[in-house]
Amino acid sequence: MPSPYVVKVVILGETTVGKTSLLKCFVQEKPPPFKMPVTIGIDFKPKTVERLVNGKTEQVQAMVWDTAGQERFRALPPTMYKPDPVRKMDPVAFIVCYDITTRWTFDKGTEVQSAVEYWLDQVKQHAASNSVVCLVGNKLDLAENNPEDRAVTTEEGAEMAKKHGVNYFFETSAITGKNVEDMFLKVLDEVLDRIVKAEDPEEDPMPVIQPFSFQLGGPPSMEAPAAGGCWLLSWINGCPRRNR
Ligand SMILES: Nc1nc2c(ncn2[C@@H]2O[C@H](COP(=O)(O)OP(=O)(O)OP(=O)(O)O)[C@@H](O)[C@H]2O)c(=O)[nH]1
Ligand SMILES: [Mg+2]
Repeated sequence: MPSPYVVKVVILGETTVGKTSLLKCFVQEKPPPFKMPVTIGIDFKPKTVERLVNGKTEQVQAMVWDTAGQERFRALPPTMYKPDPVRKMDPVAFIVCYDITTRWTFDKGTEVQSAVEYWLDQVKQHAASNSVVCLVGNKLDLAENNPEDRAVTTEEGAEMAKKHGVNYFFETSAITGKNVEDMFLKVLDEVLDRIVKAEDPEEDPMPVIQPFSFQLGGPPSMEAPAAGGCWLLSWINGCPRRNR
């Protein structure tokens, strides 16, 4: 029987930040090979995970979309930001990545919009208001091996996440796998939670579909990392939802 829960996850970010590696690390559950071909166009991989949904263990299918970060592939088709047509009210999850050892993948300077802000802005422009957004600083292993390799501090990443009201912020390594599964599962659980709430007749439906805005129920709380630079911005309240 097909899974009743299908979650679309789209990975965005500049070239070489490790989008394909993160996908492979999560889907194949092992570190990807060190030499990874540059992504051309768009690709996706499914992965079924067991999650607790509304108190019941369910097989949830994550459909993870990998995009190309090279400048010439930047204009993604608008459908990429939208849910599957059959599940058109379901939230979509966006994982916006940068490389913590390569400054330009995070911040291109003050005169132009930073790399990360470009992608967050694309999500804001094209995605639905109930989207779940996660900011990810990847290549944590390099910074852990040699702190001098770090070009973006954890605090700067957390500040960027806070500034744009994104739901979660993680630092990951697609090579060691550190925080990768946690990050994907956190994002999936948030989407599932919103699906369940939207289906609950007790919950107030939101009649008006609003343009995407990172609305906060209040300032996100920043919890110190449990281990190794993974910060979590929790924002569960205040997300505009739609009636299904
Ligand atoms: N040390 C380290 N290297 C990584 C990590 N993630 C990716 N890489 C390496 O970075 C390079 C680029 O990784 P990709 O996954 O192809 O990057 P991408 O974001 O998919 O790049 P595009 O397809 O061009 O958009 C590869 O050589 C990877 O092995 C990581 O967490 N740590
Ligand atoms: Mg790629």
